[in-house]
Parts: sequence; C-alpha cells; structure tokens
Amino acid sequence: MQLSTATRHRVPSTIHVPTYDRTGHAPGVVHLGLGAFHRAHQAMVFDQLLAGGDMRWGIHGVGMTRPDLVNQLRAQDGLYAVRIASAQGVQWRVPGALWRMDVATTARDAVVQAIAAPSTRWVTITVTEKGYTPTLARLLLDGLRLRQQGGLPGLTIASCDNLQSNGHQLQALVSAAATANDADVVHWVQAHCAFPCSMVDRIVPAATPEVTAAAHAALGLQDTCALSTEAFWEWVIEDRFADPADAALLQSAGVRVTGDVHSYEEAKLRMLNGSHSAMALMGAVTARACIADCIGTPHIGTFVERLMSREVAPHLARHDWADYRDALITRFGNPYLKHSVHQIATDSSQKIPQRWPPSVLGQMAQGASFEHHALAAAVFLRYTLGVDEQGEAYALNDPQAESLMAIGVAQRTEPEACVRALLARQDLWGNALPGHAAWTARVTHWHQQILQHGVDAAIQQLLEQNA
Ligand code: CS2
Repeated sequence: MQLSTATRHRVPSTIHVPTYDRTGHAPGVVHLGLGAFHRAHQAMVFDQLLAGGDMRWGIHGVGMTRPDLVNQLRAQDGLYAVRIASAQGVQWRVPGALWRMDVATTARDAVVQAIAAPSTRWVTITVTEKGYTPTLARLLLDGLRLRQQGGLPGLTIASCDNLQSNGHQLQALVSAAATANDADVVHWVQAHCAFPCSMVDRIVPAATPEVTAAAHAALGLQDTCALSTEAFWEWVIEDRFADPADAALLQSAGVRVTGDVHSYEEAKLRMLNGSHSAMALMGAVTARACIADCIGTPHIGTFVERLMSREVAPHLARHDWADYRDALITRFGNPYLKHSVHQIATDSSQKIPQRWPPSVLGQMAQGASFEHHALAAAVFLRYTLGVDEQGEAYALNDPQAESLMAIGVAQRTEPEACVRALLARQDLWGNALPGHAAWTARVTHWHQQILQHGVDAAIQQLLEQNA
C-alpha cells in the first residue's frame, strides 16, 4: 500500500502528517524546479505556515522537464516523507504543502495559467545554475502578462538557486528576454513585482534505495518520493516583497528576513558550496562515493578546514565564519546523508564560477597563498579524464562535458597545454584569472603531482608544505 491522502491515517502517530485541508483552497505559490531540495526545504516552511492556519501557502509544483517525479508525486497526492537526521537523532515528517504538480515542457499552458491565477502570490524558483535561460524568462513573462491584463496584484518572484545576487540576476534575465511587445508587461512587473535575493541552505541528496526502504519501514507504507535530509536549514531572504506583510509571516516560520542577504550568500557559496565542489571532484577521482567519506578522510578534512579558514574566510563579510565553518564540517560528516560526490560534481562548469574564483582573487589582492584552490582546480582538470584512479570510468554530467573532455583528454601527454587551455576559459574563471602567471604555475604544479602521485598524495604534500 502506498502513501496518499487515503492512506495517510495509517502512518504511525509518532510521525507528523498534515491534518489541514489540502483540497479546499487554491495554491498561493508556484514553484518552478520541483526537485528534492524544494520538497525538503521551502515546502516544509510553507507546511508550517499552512499548519498554523494560513491557507495561502499551498504549492503548485512544476518539474521543468522530467515527468517521472511529477507522476510519482501525483500518485501519492503530493505527499512524501522526509527523514531528518543529525547527531541528535532521526525523525520522519510528511509535509503537506504540495497540492498540484505539472511539467513545464508538456503542460506549459497550465504553468502560465498557474502564474496568472488570482490565488497566486509567490513564484519560487530552484532550476539550478544552468536553468537561467530565456525559456524560463518567457514562461514568467507570459504568466505575468495575463496577471497584468487581468488587473491582478503583482507577485514576489524569488530565485533560490546558488547564484550570487540571484534575485537581481533573475530580474535582469526577465528584462533581457522582453521584446518590444512586452514593454507594458515589463513596466508593470517593475511597478508591482518583487525579486528578492535569497540564500537557501539544506543538504538534500537525491534519494537512494536505502531511503525508500527506510521510509517503507518507518511509515508502513510505500513512498517512492521519500527524501533524506539534515536537521539544519536556513533561508535568508531580502526584505523586498510584493506584499510587505509576508516578511513577518516568514519570520514566524524561522526564515531570516534582512536587508543584507549578500553576506550570507557569499559565505554559503564560497564556504559550503566551494568546499563541496572541491570534495566532490576529489571523491570522484579517488573513488570515494560520498561527501561524508571525503570529510572523514583526515587529510581531506584538514584540506577543507584550511581552504575555508585560510583562503575563503579572509574575504567574507560574515564575521561569525569560524562557527559557520565548524558547523559545516559537522554537517558534511552526517552519516545519514550519503551525498554522492558525482551528484555534486554534476554541472561543475556552472558551479565553479560562483564558488572558487572570488576567493582566489581575494587572496591575490592581498598577496596571500591560493594553493588550496589551485589544487582543487588541478583536480577538476584530472576529473575531466572521466576515469578514476582505480581505473573505473564515469560520465561527466555537465552542459560543458564535451568541451571539458576535449581539453582534458591529452593531459597525460601534454599536461601544461591542458592546464593553460582549461585556465583560459572565462566562462569558468571570469576575466581576471585567465593568463595569470602565478595561478597557472601553481595549478600546473599540483596537476603534475596528481598525475604522478595521485590526488591523496598531492593533498598530503600540500598540507606538509603549508603546515
Ligand atoms: C551542492 C548543493 O550539489 C551541489 O552543488 O553543493 O546542492 C548543496 O548541497 C546545497 O546548496 C546545500 O544548501
């Protein structure tokens, strides 16, 4: 028997399930990018608001391309279990905020209509770094045009992806996609809609069969959509809403509403996500499956601690970085998460630009060492070979996979030319790093060490030299 509205009363009473009416109201939120993250993060915040009696936070969840998850969620009436695990213990919860589901590619009109629905107040977006395309902007513009024509109120449109100044980037994308015919909509959007920047944080790995089996055991019901996450979560959002009263509501559910999202975004992208990318690439090349395996390896753990303390922290506006760093190291080690290194290495070409270059440039400006980042960049080049140090092949899952592999393929015979070719790419490193002599020299050095002695030996050498 499967989890659904009809069976939810069978869930053991120790597990929290929604008791509010999930069908009598129209959704107030359209979420674009219905993946694991949203379901274990924002959907749980909205679940709290619904449980408190404010029925405006039901979600119309939109998968951008793939129908499988949407179909599975529909079969369960939008219900799924979340395992929340930390050193303090393990707890399951079934959030109830997901009320409708669609796929943007096959039901585009339904999504446009949802954006234009009178009940809709928010659009939240997690489409990943590579999802910020004119297609996304067009989808929003078409929905917003209908709202304007219908004389409806504006929306809060919140980008929640791991991009610096994500709200500004989204707003710029929408304006850039507008044609001469859209002039009136763009004007209306500027006057009535809000694009707050926001930083969202919770580690939510793609579900594994272990999680599905654990959900079955805990619920006594099958749940093909179950997820596993950590107890920690954070959502920091700029105080810029179409309806200013939302600030207090979100705060009541534990969201931090502030005028200064920037310092949180910056710390998260460079400390958490920057370390994640470094560990993911190291793990992929050394055949370590999960982030917990990486951080639990003493020399990788020390490398990550020093990367954050010595090369990232000096350039952060967030002063409590030492506590943040220590909390991150504990979070990375969470044994329940089984966060696959290959999942995080996915789309590295889209992630590295936000995560590493700002710290490298910060170090250069102070005449300080950027050895840890240089080694990470060298591991990235080694990763493009598509085969780990045990000889096992893996796929590069990246929009730039082809061009990266074309650069990396000759690295054993022409290592220096390959380093130069990789470091020349402005799409990865920005304008200032390509051609930088000392940066190129240090990446070349670590790349040689990696090819000759392996990633682990290179890391150990770095730690000894910079003790
Ligand atoms: C990860 C993030 O896959 C990745 O690139 O670094 O998904 C990370 O787990 C989240 O940003 C944590 O909030």
